Amino acid sequence: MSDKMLKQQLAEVCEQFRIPGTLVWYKQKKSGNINTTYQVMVQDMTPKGPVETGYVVQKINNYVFKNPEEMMHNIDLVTQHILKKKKERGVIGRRYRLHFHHTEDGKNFLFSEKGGEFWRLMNCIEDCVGFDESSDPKVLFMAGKAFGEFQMNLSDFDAEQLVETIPNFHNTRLRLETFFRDVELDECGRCAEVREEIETIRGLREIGCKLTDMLAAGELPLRVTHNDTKSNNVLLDKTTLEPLVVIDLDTVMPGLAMHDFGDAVRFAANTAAEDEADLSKVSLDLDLYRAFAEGFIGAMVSSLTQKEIDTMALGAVTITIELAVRFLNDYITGDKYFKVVYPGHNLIRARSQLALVKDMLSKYDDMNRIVQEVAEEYRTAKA
Ligand code: GN1
Ligand code: MG
Repeated sequence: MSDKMLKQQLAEVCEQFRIPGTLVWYKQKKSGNINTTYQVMVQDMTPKGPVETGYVVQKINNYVFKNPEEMMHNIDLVTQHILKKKKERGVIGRRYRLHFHHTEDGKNFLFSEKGGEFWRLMNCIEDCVGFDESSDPKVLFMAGKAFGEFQMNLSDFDAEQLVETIPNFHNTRLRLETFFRDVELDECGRCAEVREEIETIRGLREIGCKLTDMLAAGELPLRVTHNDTKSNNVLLDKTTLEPLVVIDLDTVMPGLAMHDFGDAVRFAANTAAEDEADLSKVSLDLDLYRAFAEGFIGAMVSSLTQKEIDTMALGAVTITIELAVRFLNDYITGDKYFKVVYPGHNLIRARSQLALVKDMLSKYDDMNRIVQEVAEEYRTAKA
């Protein structure tokens, strides 16, 4: 689509969401492997003169999210609940609030029959920053605090109200079964070149399934979790780095605290990008890992069970295995799920995740020790 056509389309979306004024510019955001996100600026003529307001417009990927309408209903319930909890704690103001705008007929999404597209539009948070990467422990601490508080805010939310937007999202046993079935099918003929990776995954199968099995055996509490805790999904104050809001609520569903912890450290405590091709750069930074643990466990310590603490590090290993499996599965089935920037991108991602798992396993004792130390520190502070 040409720039002009896209601008026109975004202007129409803004109009449908009853945003007053004219769209002056738009910019596509690079982050996000599923939905397509635009930052837009709208200028409105007011009695005091022209006023410019920014918004975030997103096109939902409805190959991945089969029922965006139900997903938006989840988000409505969750954002309202969090807002109420924040108000009770005196955390008030537009910058702490994720707000989706509504169309004329009161919906927080727009479905365009013409292109079969789903859109949503939300407010911009002023003076905030989201990190794709950072080597500053304070950023990791604040991100941990934000995701920990997020779960705490939802601890009294009735999970029965939520629709599972992607069923079995972190069911690694099922993910692995699907993967080995697709390896057998080899529909794109790509398996021969990734035999080594397939065998590595076979070797990781048991450890990857542990948490799923413990959950099935009723050994772990099911909470309402975020399920996609990349550091760029929390917005922090530009100056103080205090958490403002947690975003990307598409996969808020019943889940495990350890998966949220694990996914966050997989992404943010990695010394390299998720899709780094030079595997010698990939490793888990234990200082950043500790910083995230301090924020996350610090916020949740009163509610975490000992079993959850004991399996926190396992959560990191599990989610990293899961992502390796998901990326490689997408590669061998023709790159239908994750956006790819170049051919073989999913394979590079998978290799990078496998390198991270290897590094994590070599540091596993330290990872466990750090979590226990942090839990102890915060328990003592609370007592
Ligand atoms: C996807 O699009 P994004 O970056 O928010 C994916 C996550 C993965 C992540 C890996 C719905 O999230 O599960 O961890 O890519 N989201 C979905 O970068 O599958
Ligand atoms: Mg996401």
